[in-house]
Amino acid sequence: MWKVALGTNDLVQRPIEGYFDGGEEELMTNTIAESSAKQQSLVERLLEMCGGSYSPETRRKYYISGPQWAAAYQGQALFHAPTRTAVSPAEVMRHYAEIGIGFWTTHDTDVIRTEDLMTDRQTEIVAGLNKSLSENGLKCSMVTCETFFNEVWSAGPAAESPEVRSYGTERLKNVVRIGHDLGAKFAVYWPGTLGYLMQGVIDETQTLRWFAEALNATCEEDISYAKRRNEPTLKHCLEAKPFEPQAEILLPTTDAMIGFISSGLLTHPEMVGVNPEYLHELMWGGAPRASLARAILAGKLWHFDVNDGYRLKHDVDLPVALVNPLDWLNVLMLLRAHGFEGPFNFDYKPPRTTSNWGVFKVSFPTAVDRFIVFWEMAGEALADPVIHEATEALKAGGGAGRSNDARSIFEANKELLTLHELISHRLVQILIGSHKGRKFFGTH
Ligand code: GLO
Ligand code: MG
Ligand code: MG
Repeated sequence: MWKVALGTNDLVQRPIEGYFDGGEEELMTNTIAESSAKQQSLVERLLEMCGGSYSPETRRKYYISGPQWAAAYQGQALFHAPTRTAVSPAEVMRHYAEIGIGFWTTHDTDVIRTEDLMTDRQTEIVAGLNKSLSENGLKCSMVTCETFFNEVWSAGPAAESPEVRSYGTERLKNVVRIGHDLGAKFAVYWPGTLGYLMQGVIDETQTLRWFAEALNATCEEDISYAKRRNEPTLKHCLEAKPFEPQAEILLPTTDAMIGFISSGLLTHPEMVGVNPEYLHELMWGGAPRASLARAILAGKLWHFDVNDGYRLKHDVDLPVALVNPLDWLNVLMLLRAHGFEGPFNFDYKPPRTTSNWGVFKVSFPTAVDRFIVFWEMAGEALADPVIHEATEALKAGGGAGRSNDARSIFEANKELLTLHELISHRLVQILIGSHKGRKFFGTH
């Protein structure tokens, strides 16, 4: 998917064959270069006009991770050709370091070709990655296994064929070892192909048992590899998505994942938590904040994929808070109130209209800065005197005393309940800055 490599020239509009001679073609390429430079300085000037940005040092204070696959995403999709060229891991790391994104995450196959996995070549590549990480002052926080793109997963990672399943298990175990070798603390699994296109073909209960067996073997591998290295085991996090790429998914929501963890099928449920993704919860029509709350109560919220998009639509993976800013404020209030401070994994796709240059100049810095602004704003909202007093008053109740009379209880609370709308109004005020005196002028 992210591997389609294009030569730079493919992205430059080519003149119609035979229309220009060579000299004119060169002229045209120069003209394009000149106008690209002008366009970049326009983008830079307008970005400047958007106000200041946080310094890399400030950005690094947050537990924000940048995925290899997000930065290297070339803009392609089912009906979309790529619009950007490939970006190597070393280059991604260099840009993240410059921006102030302190952590890097990767799939096994983002950095190692499938045929090189579990070979000496893997060892060399991992050594090279460690070198680039330390040269850039970055840490790898999470590794994840690609079990959705390669043709071997056409019937899923827990397919009927024992060869597919044992290959799947080896791949998961290998990711755990790569994780330790890169210094990661988390492993994430998004079993996007654990499902089907046509109903009635597989026995779902059997498939889930097989999936659990693979995870059990992975945890065992972690325990012994960690012991050998005298390190703690990784935190293994399951990520759900309700559809795409399969039509039907066996574990479509974070709640389903939490149920699976406590189903009795896992031999080490204490090693397994969840990595909810904001948009994945919206995709099934849920409230991400409520999904996160349930994960917090289950003690399983260990990792969080940050992005944005629309309800009941496909996985557009837009940059954080560009679609649902108020909901993002609310989500971060919940997380701050319950002490969740990351990792926040920026699992989004820079829009395909953004250029290679724009990915690191505009997309990542603005996404990180928006996130920080929302995080700080969430802290402000939690400490806001209006919200605080209103919330406390609601919790104290109207003082009807003990009574079995529904009517009188309602009457005693009804003026207080107006505070729900007032709190909601206050949150919007905080979002748009009108609590600090922001007003609209010119309309009377
Ligand atoms: C796709 C998922 C994907 C996962 C990644 C980590 O929709 O969000 O990006 O987060 O594979 O497991
Ligand atoms: Mg994700
Ligand atoms: Mg997604």
